[in-house]
Amino acid sequence: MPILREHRGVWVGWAGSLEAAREPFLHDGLFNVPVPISPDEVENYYEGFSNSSLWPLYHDACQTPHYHRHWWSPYVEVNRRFAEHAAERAAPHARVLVQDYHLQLVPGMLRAMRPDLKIGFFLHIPFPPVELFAQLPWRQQILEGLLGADVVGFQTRAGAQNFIRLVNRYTPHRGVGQAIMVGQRHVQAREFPISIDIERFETLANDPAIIDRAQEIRAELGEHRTILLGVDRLDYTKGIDIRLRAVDELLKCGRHSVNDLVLVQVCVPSRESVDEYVEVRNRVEKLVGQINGEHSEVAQVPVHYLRRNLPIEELVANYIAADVMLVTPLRDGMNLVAKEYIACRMNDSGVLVLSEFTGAARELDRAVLVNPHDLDGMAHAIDLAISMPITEQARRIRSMRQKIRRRTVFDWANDLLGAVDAASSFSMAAGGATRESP
Ligand code: GDG
Repeated sequence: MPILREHRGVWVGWAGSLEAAREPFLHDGLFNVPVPISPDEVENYYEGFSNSSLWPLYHDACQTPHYHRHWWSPYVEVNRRFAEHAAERAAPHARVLVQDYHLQLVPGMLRAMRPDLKIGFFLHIPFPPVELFAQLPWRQQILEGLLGADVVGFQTRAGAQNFIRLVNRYTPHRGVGQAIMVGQRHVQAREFPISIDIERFETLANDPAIIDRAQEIRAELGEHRTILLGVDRLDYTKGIDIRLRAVDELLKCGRHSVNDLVLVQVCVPSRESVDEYVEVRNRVEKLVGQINGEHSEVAQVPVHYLRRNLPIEELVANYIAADVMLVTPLRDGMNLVAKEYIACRMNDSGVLVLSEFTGAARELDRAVLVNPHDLDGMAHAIDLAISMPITEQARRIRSMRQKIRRRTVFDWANDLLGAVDAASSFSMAAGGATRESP
């Protein structure tokens, strides 16, 4: 948002509910254009195609993706509506950045409506390997939709490579290296790993009121106990259940007890009308109940489960209070929570236990990396994190903080927008479509 504000941009987005504003409005210095989505479309476009076909498929099919023909045309319809709103609002030769899996047809549609625009696309979630994406009955349409952009951005190089392989296999276009020729146009497909506004988190972590709150949390949980923390949307991709089972293992085998260890698990409610999300909530809540039933003492419980969205100050206080941060998704595009935890460790203590299958694992390679499918391995990694010497913690935190500082979210935006400018001027120089020469 600050980046868009700085460029005096317009945000085109779903208002989120039927009661929400229908007319464009100014909020916090940003011009917002709401796109309406009907209840039927919420069911078929959003909960259906976006979150029951694409979301699981793109996350390694860690839940079975469902494909229904009656979900596809609402996806096309809503994408067209977004493209129309953007086409109507964009200034001549403006840059348009289309974001995420809900809108993969927009780049192609927008290019057809407004060939003068420079179009970037960024996918926040993983882009799957050929063998998985090939399942999608509408695979060619999605690929062609994305190829309407000048730059197609991914979180990781692997995602970009998967995309280029798929383009070569399922479209008539040819990709070599990071470049794909689409008629006269050069489309660039490469990684732009997203990051955080590190200064914002450092400022929050230095705020005396938030530091006091962190001390209060420590005192409430028990000064002598090691505090483990998990912060996730309540999503089956986040590996919350296996993390709970790993903590259970550590308590069961006698390595630790409720007197020396506590897990605070924050779960932000998410997509609660999709069946798989109801199931993961039930699974997590059953496990929390079992673990607490088995290992609690009258005055102490091993797992504090907070199913709500915390105010940012409270979230940061928890980052400061926690000795070990557990980030164990089965697959994740990047995972910003991991970066935020590192940013908030102002005294250089703390250990991050991080799944190998997150985009963040590329940069945060001094975390204790785990395979989230390996229960014993995860229990062992958490144990290792708990007993890591303070000097080693500091070495690792400092190294990871430096990496985050070197590439913030502002660098991400500048790189992406810079690549869009470069790619579109290259295509025009090579005789690509413009409004004057369609
Ligand atoms: C998608 C991709 C990719 C969480 N709990 C609270 C809270 N949060 C904030 C965190 C963080 C954000 O939500 C979560 O971001 P993640 O990256 O961890 O995960 P997704 O929501 O799945 O995001 C992911 C990301 O897009 C960006 O490209 O990294 O791979 O799946 O910023 O701080 N914020 C507050 N209270 C909470 O309780 N205030």
